[in-house]
Amino acid sequence: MAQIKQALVPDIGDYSDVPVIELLVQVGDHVSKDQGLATLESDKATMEVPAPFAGIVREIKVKLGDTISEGTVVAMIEADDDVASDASAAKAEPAAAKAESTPPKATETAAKVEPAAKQSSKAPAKAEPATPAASETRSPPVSFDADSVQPDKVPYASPSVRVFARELGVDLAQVKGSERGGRIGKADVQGFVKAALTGAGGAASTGGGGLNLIPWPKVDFAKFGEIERRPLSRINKIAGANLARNWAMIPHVTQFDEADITEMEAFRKRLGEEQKEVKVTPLVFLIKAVVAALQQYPAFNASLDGEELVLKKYFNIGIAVDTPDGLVVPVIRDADQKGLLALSKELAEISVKARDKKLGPAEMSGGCFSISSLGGIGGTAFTPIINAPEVAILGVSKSQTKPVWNGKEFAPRLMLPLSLSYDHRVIDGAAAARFTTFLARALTDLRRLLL
Ligand code: CAO
Repeated sequence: MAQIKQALVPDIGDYSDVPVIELLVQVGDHVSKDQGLATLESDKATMEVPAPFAGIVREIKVKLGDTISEGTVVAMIEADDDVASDASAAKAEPAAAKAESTPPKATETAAKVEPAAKQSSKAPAKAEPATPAASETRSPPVSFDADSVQPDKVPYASPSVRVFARELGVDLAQVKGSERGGRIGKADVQGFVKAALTGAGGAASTGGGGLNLIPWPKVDFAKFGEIERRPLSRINKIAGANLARNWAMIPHVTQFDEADITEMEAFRKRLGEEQKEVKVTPLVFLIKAVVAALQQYPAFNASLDGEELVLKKYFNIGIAVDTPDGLVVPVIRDADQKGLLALSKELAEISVKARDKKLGPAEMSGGCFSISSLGGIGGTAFTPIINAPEVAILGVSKSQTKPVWNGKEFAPRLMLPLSLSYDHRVIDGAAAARFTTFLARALTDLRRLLL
């Protein structure tokens, strides 16, 4: 009779607490032995956890963003009858039988986890009874790029190829795979980039290629003085690829404005004195005002999808958080349903989580509109880059007391600089000016948020 057994993370060398960046199977999938169950990505390598035996996935025990080590149970698999009952198969695969309780060692598992880059080029140590149907109809993996999670449309490529594509900012959905079963190889990604740079082939259809750019300057910096080379962090690489794509593909315009927040600040200070439970910063007032503005101007709470605009009826606000490893954008969900204190508490929690690298992909997805606040640091204005597929982002700089003409005299008022970048394909200049005007008025007189 078929047995349900544990599929464990095998020996992964010196690695431990490695984040799960992809789940390659779903409950109900049939997997063949050594088929990838999940992809792990450390700072140095990407690796797949292989199924120790063939069978049907009955339960997945990890989720995206979990950090796991050797011995962690990844899934419960109902072993194929022939594996469980066929003595010769069982003998051939001792790891399958032992997996239930013992973390397999490299010698016990047929498939020691290898960095994916190596794995793809390595000839299998032992001939597998090829089951093309199983390997070619494998379940689509879930992409790590939180905003592009489309489990039904994820292209078929190895983790190393996916990482490679991500680093180059290539959308694999646009790349045609030339390997067996339509699998996308590194050469396919390289060919795609080459075609994009020369303005040929699929470039035009992606809308992102055909820029006809001259090559990046190659400079021997050491010739001019002492240098030090530092590898980019994983966050730097992922954020950089996204920022470059968004900057290149979205026609950005930035609208500047100022809000008189004198009364708002007085109220915020009172709130701070009345309760010490949470620190209330200007940012939570901005979140509330932004939600009101999104409700008033729905085109800002939208995404472009081909020739359609997707208007969202929920209000999830992304907050850019600066961490030692780079920029991340956790999302506060249903901000319309939360008060200032609840938002302050959540903001404090996500900032700590972001800085401790504890944010899971789910906490960084589903945003409608982002706010990037540099107000605690300084500056008078900046031009934030839109966090695609959102269509606008609000930059906030440091408030300053300024003399403001009130019709009779100059009065000292605390002014907050606002910088709204928007996608000009979706939003025109007049709408953007209306949006920032609305925002400024709401911040000046918070009673407007009740309207
Ligand atoms: N004007 C003046 N002072 C401001 C302000 C503003 N617009 N916004 C915040 N402050 C003050 C706060 O009140 C706080 O003052 P006190 O300590 O005296 O009370 C201080 O600045 C620090 O605030 P904070 O930064 O800790 O908190 P926040 O809620 O404003 O922001 C967070 C939280 C996570 C968004 C922020 O810490 C952060 O990471 N900002 C950087 C975002 C970023 O890098 N954006 C760039 C993206 S493009 O590369």
